[in-house]
Amino acid sequence: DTQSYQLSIAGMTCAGCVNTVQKALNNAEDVVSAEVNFASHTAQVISKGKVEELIKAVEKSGYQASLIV
Ligand code: 9UX
Repeated sequence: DTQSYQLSIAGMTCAGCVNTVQKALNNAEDVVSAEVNFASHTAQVISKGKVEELIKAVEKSGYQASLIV
């Protein structure tokens, strides 16, 4: 089923980084939508998949992510 995840994103230093992470998440498998907030260093993701896939996608793009529970 579809789940909402809030991630903490580390390593973003500018708005370009935000775009990179947001694109990576939106292109990840099972993702319905992803929005990255630079000020709070968080991402709000709606996904039909597992959070591990989201974290992997962020890491592949050069940043770090952890689930906020
Ligand atoms: Mo901006 Mo972020 O030039 O790596 S994209 S620092």
